[in-house]
Amino acid sequence: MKKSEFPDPFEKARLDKGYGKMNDQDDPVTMLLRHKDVRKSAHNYKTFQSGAQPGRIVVPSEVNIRDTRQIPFEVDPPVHGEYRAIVEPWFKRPLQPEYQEKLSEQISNLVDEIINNGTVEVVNGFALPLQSRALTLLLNTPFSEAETWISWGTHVFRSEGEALDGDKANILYNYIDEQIERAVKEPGDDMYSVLLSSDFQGRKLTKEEVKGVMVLTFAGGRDTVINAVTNSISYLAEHPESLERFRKEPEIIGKAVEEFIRYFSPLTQMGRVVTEDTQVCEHAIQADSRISLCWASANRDASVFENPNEIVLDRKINPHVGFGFSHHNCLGATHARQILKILLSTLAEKVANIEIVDGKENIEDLDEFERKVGFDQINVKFKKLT
Ligand code: EMZ
Repeated sequence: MKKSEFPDPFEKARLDKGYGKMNDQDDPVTMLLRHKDVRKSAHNYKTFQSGAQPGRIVVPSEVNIRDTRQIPFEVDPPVHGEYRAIVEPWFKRPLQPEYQEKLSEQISNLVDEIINNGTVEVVNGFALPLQSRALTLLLNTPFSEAETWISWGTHVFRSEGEALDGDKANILYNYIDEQIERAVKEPGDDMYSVLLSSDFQGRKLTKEEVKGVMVLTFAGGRDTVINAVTNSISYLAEHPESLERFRKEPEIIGKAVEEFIRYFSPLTQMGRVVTEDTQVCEHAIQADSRISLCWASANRDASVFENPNEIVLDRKINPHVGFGFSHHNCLGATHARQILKILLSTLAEKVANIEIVDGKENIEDLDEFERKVGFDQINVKFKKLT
């Protein structure tokens, strides 16, 4: 199998019954696998809530390593909408030309470094620094902060063996607490300061609320962006004609980004807590149990996507749910899309081809299913376009 092939482990269960089951730390999850059910349930926040105990809607559950509620992610309407309205304009800044110029400069410099260095391990040596440096733009903090974040590794809640790690999580929480205190003392134009001065229901956001937004910003866009970048590079390596195509038809780059997000689905699923006894796919679900919206499965649903297991760079109709769906759709999507668009165009401009030396896949164990979500490591060589 090619390195950039990501099989769909859900197909049979999706067709046969529409759901799958996994146990997660003795808090089982019924995974919804069909595009239609995923979208319908994402809308239904009354029965399928996000505002449960902090950490519980994440799979694997983070209840043991986190007390802070992530905002607006773990809040339901109507309050969700009030928080979202505060943060939305800030997260749309990546649409500004100046923001894109800075991002483009960062990515261009990184690609130049890599071309000159020969072989690079993409996950830690490319995707992680790219993600961390880009985050300095989203937070509007000094570029040098990226070095601290890079030192945390690819996941802020997991240590290398994949297990959720409370000590590691504390590094992030303490860092954010310190940054909030700094911004209280010396307000500036960074994200912490902007949030601290935001009005919410006739008062300012509290430090705990600001922390909730910041934890989400650090955690939600980290391994997801790293997977999207790394997996896209594996595809370009095995399909050198795609770089050529981006050079000739740069107008398809936006579509290609959507297609990579659909195919790779960097976030496999997101949970909800069931508020009343109900049914999904004719299967009874009890109040206070968990379901998940399995984006990765919905994105391969053949009743919606023609040739779902193929990457079609200029796929015309692509209602993927790789950034989630409905009111909780990904807050960082504008930033993520810009990163990927600029990455693809920079690679097309500078790189002739990419050669994979070796790699180790990152397989998620979902009990009934095993899903390839990315790579633990992958060594590649970038050959300069002359
Ligand atoms: C949560 C989640 C958000 C969670 C959109 O996803 O991302 C996960 O990687 C984090 O561990 O805490 O932020």
